[in-house]
Amino acid sequence: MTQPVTISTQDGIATVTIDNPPVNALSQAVRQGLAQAVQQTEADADVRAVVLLCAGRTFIAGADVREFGQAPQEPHLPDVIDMIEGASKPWIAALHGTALGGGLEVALGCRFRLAVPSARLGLPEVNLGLIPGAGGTVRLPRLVGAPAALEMIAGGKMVSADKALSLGLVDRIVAGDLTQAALEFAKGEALETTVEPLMARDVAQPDSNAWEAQKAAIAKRARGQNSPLAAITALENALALPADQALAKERELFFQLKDDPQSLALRHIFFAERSAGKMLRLKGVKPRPFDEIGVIGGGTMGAGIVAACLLAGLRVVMLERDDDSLSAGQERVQNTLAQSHKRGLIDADALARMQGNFSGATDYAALGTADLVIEAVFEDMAVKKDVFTRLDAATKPDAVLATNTSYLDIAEIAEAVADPSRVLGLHFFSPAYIMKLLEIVHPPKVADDVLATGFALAKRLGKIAVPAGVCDGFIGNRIMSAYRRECDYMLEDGALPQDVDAAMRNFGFAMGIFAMQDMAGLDIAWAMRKRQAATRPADMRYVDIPDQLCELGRFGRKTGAGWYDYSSDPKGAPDALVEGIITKASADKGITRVPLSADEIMGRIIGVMQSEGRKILAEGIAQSPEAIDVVMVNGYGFPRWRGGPMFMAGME
Ligand code: 3H9
Repeated sequence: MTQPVTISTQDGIATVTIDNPPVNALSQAVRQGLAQAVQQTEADADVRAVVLLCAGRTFIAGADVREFGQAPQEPHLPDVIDMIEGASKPWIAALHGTALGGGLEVALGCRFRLAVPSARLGLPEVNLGLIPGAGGTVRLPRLVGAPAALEMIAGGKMVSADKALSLGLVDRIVAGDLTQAALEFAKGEALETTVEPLMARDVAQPDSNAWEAQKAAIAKRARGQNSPLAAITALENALALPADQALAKERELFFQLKDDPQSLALRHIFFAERSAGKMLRLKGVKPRPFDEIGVIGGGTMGAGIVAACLLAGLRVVMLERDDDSLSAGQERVQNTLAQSHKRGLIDADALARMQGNFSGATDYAALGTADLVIEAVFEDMAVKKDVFTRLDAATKPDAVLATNTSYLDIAEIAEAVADPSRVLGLHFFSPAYIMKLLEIVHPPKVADDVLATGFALAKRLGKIAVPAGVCDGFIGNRIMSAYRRECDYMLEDGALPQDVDAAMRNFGFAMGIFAMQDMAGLDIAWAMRKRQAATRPADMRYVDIPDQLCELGRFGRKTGAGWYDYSSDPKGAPDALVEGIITKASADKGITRVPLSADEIMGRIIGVMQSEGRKILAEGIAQSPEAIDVVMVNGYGFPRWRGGPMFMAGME
């Protein structure tokens, strides 16, 4: 095996290069190589300074998270960083790509840090249920101050090179060749300037009121998560204790968190998100090109998909049935782009480019040059089939045709096209330009390169793609229907909507199922239930409470009332009328109502998610339990730090 760390020396400057694809993670071999590099450069009298850089697409992206399941192996990262910081010759970190976690901690052990303009820096350990474990919580506040350090460590977000410069986290941004600039810096400024190692510096005490407010805001945001709270403790230690003691405490906290179920769950979902989208059958399959996208429908979903594509730099034609609908759809898209500009996500040039890439039409002929068309029209089989028949006539014979249906049979829709192998499902979540999840639904006849195009589009849009087979609701909506049914049963058994919603929020969902239905509107599901009434098995338990609400015109927030009453409280207040309907429903069925505890409620919800998940796996609808977890976490508000229902099943 080639060495992941190599050294070359020229003109008194040693260049230490880490080459450990894909992201230069700090595996045992890399740590070993770095420790040897310190020894070798210290022993070489010709070496006056050391440049540390990485080959490939990025600087070190952190510790090798795959090693966390094993006993730690020497040399340990804090010791390696200690050696770098204690070296008699200055080390200069040359950053490109992402300098993250242990990678940034290595850079903090160096005397100087240079970065290319596109570099991003961060301590994202909190996203894995951890805190930095190699000095980050002690060195960073000594460099940028405790408030900025706490923000970075507890928030886990990356900062740009510009921001890093303004914080003092990097010494210089270098345009042009990074290696060359770092070598020149090493020969000049690095030798002329004496700076103290960070561990030897004092840390400034922050303004106490602002500090308390910052900590309180972070604790509130944590909502049940342990690692942001541990970050606060670590920063408090950094302020109160000598550096070496704070470092020892940081290490203790890091090890505690590493074994915490929350960290196991977050690491599970991190890797699940990266594996869920891989399909064996697509290995080596080339996607079709997709420069021009057509989107049919300018409603909330269609406009959201258009915006997502434009923001990713694609050309898009929106098709609507008439001029009025088209201009309404176009306005939705323009508003989204304008918002992105206002929030600083895109600059004026990018906005103008995206607007230039956007056109609208009411005639299918406008889709004649599109490479990929996504249909997002009304959820009705006849309407969808009509759209696909028209698409068959209007599009290039090799154009990929996608439906955004949430539950209809895509195999049946595909039969409206002469060549059904070019049809697949792309199930976006609303708002489509924000939500990360994309279910890629593969009907039996879909061609491999068509499917591969779906995944390539997901990548281009920055989405997490999960393949799903055809069934009613695919992965996510099918599980949601199952557990929503269970929640309706619980209403008849003794719970009230506010009990179920409180239990779900307490578990970590941002919102309970009944509040969510009020937000989405109760009428669509009502219409679906009416359509399904004829085929519903006669022996199936059926709860008609939501139907009764709809019959009263209570469709949720948009009508001022649904499961909750919004007339006096915009957040929704429990309603005696609803309680009356529920208790009567129990009585009518002869059910003695027994109050349910939060644990019982969550036990039933998670139990149903898991049993439906097992069915989905057995039927081959989902490829793996991980895929189900990724869907539930990214599309249905399942708390990330619990890892997903299938992960929880494995932990029992
Ligand atoms: C830490 O550092 C603790 C220390 O404080 C203390 C230690 C004592 N380890 O995401 P991608 C793999 S905790 C192992 O698709 P991108 C990933 O699984 C760590 N593997 O690429 C994938 O593998 P595969 C703190 C890792 O360009 C491949 O690399 N650091 C690691 O979209 C490509 O990844 C973090 O939390 C890792 N650390 O994004 C950073 N990172 O090809 C986590 C990635 O087999 N990483 N892999 O599926 C990231 O945020 C993104 O991967 C990154 C690249 C932005 C770097």
